[in-house]
Amino acid sequence: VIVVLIVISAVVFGLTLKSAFESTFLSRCEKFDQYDCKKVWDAFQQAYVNKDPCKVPVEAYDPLIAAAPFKPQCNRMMFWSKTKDVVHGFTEKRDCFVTLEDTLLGSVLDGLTWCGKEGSKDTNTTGCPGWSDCENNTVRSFWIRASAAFADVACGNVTAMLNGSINTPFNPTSIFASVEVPRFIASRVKNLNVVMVIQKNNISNCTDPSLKNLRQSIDTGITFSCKDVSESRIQECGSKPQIACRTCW
Ligand code: C8R
Repeated sequence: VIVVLIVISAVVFGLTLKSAFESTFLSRCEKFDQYDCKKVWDAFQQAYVNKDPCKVPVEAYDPLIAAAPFKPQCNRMMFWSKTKDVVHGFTEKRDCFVTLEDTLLGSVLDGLTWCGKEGSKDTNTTGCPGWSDCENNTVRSFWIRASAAFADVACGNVTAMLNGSINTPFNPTSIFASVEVPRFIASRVKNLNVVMVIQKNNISNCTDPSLKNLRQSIDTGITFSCKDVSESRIQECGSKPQIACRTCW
């Protein structure tokens, strides 16, 4: 009886050891076929566990990227800056574009906060440094590394949704400007097509000076275009499957 009790309590203890964070990670991961989620989880954890959460460099996630590499989806890749809700509101309904959140790593970690601690093997979800509290923080380094890997496989026609309701739609400090655009290379990427999301109270559009910087910073050989598109048109296209993807805007 004692042995049975020990076994049962060991099993129960073992089960409770899997944190809510790990469960979320694994259940989101398991929606994707062809990946060994336990392996992906182990590769993820090694990036930050037992480390000062302000001392996790971008390269710490290299083994994770290697465990769940991005596949190029030419002509369908969608990038964005300060337009997350509009973009995902659209991509959730229509299968026109692929964002980082449609890939295993992006979807598994979207909206989550995590960090480790020196001398501990735990994953914490509270008390982690904020985005700009320190440069090499756990979460920020992940998004930079994942965005770089996603941009590295960009090919053909690439789309980016920028926000016409802010002062600087193409902001040099954004991940889009600092990490992704520099990785678009002319031998892979043909065009960069910006969709400027225009809301009723917009303060900028495709004529904004920051877009000139974008045009000038892209690799020579990549053609550039920008189109002002109302948010309502994007939503309309999202809700009407009879509108072909290429005629959305
Ligand atoms: N990308 C970056 N950040 C991402 C992200 C993603 O796919 N997904 C999430 N949830 N985040 P922003 P940006 C979180 O300032 O800096 C890729 C991160 O916590 O509006 O230009 C994607 O491919 C981060 O703090 O835009 C996209 O093209 C904010 O959202 C750019 O990088 C960053 O949102 C967007 O990065």
